[in-house]
Amino acid sequence: MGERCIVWVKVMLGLVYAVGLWAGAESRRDLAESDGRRSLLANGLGVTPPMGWNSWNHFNCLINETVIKETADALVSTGLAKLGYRYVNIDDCWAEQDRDSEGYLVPNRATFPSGIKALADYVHSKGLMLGIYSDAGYHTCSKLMPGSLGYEEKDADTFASWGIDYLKYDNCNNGDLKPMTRYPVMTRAIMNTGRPIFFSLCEWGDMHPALWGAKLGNSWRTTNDISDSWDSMLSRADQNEVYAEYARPGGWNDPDMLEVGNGGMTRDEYIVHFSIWAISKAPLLIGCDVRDLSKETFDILGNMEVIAVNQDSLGVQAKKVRMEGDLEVWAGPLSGYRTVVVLLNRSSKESPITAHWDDIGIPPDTKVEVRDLWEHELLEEKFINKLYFTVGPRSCRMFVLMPLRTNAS
Ligand SMILES: *[C@@H]1O[C@H](CO)[C@@H](O)[C@H](O)[C@H]1NC(C)=O
Ligand SMILES: CC(=O)N[C@H]1CO[C@H](CO)[C@@H](O)[C@@H]1O
Repeated sequence: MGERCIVWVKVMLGLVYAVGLWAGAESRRDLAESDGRRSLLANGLGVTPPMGWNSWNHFNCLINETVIKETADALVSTGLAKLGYRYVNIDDCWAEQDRDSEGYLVPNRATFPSGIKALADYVHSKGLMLGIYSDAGYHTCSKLMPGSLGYEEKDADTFASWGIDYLKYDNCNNGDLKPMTRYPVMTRAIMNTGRPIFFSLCEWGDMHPALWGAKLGNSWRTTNDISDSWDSMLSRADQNEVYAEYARPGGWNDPDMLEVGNGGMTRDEYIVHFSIWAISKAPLLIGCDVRDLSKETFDILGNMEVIAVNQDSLGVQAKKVRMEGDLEVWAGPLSGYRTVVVLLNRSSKESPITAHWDDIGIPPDTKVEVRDLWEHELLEEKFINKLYFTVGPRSCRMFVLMPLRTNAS
C-alpha cells in the first residue's frame, strides 16, 4: 500500500470518528430531553453545598423569633457568616396548628408574633438568608403544625411572599403516598413562584433519593436523623458514602445536619464529623447554639481550609477508598489537580494508616506536597506513592495533596 493511500485511510478514519462523536452528542442530547432526566428544578442554587444553621439539633421545638434573630446576630458577630454560613433555617414548630380560613399557614402567634416576613427582613438586613420548614404530608413530624400536602401552591407562594430562601421538606404523616408523587408537586410550586428557593428534600433515604433527587431538589437526605453520638454520626457518614457518585453541583447528598458543639462527642470525634461532612460535600448546617459558642467549637466549624474543601468548585464527593478493620482512607479530587485525603481511625487505639497513590487516584511516581488542614501547616517532607501517619483513637488526619512539577517535565 502506498503512502498516499495510508494518508487517505487516516483521513477517512478521522472523518468517521468525528461524525461518530457528533452523532453521539446529538443522541445524548435527545435522550436527555426525552427521558425526563431534565430537572424540574432549575433554580441555579447549590453550585456548592449550602452552609448555614438550623434550629432542630439543638432547640427542637423550643424556638421563637428571638432565638432566630439572636442566632443571625451571632453568625455575624462570631465571623461564621463571613466564612460562608449564611442560611438561617427554622425547622419544625414555627406555625399555628391550624391554617387560616383561606387555607394559609399562620406563624405561631405566641412564638413568632412579628411574623415570618419581618424575620426574613431582619435576617436579610444582616446579609443572611432565611430558611423554613414544611412537610410532604398532612402534618409535620412534631404534629404541631400542618404539612403542605395538598397545599403546595399556597405554601410555596406564602414562602416566596415572605422572602424565604431555603425550604427543608420533611416526610412525616404522608398517608403512605410515594415520595415521587409528593415531592415533585412542591418542586413545581417553588419553581412557579419565580423566587430562587434552595429545595432540601428530607426523605430520609427511604426510596434512594440519590437516584432521583437531582431532578427535584438541591439536596436530598440519604439517612435517618443524626443524633449527637459517635456511632450515629459514623453510620450516617457510611450510608451517605454509598451514593457518592450522585452528588454534583446543584444537587448534593445530605447525611443530616452537624452536631458539632452539642456536647455528645469529644473534640477529636467532632473533628472527624466535620472532616467527613466536608469531603462528602455535605451541606454544612450548624446544629448547635451559636449564641454560646466555645473557642473549641469555633475552631472546628470555622476551619477555613476544611470549609474550602467542602466548597471546592469541582464538587466531587469523596469516597472511602480503603478499609482495613477500623482503619479507613477517604479521598476525593479537588480542583487544580489536588486530592483531599482523610485518614480515619474508628477504633479506640492509636494506629498508623497509609494512603497509597493507586487507592486515592494519583498517578504512580507523582511527587506531592502535603498540607495538613487541622495543623494548618505545609509539611516539609514531600511524598511519593504513599503517605503514612499515626492517627489517634477515634480521630482523623486530613490533608490536601498537591502534585509537584518534576525537573524532567
Ligand atoms: C425563646 O427560645 C429560647 C430558646 O429555646 C428560650 O431560651 C427563650 O426563653 C425563649 N424566649 C421566649 C420569649 O419565649
Ligand atoms: C494500634 C491499634 O490498634 N490501632 C487501631 C486503629 O484502628 C484499627 C481498627 O481496629 C485497629 O486495627 C488498630 O488496632
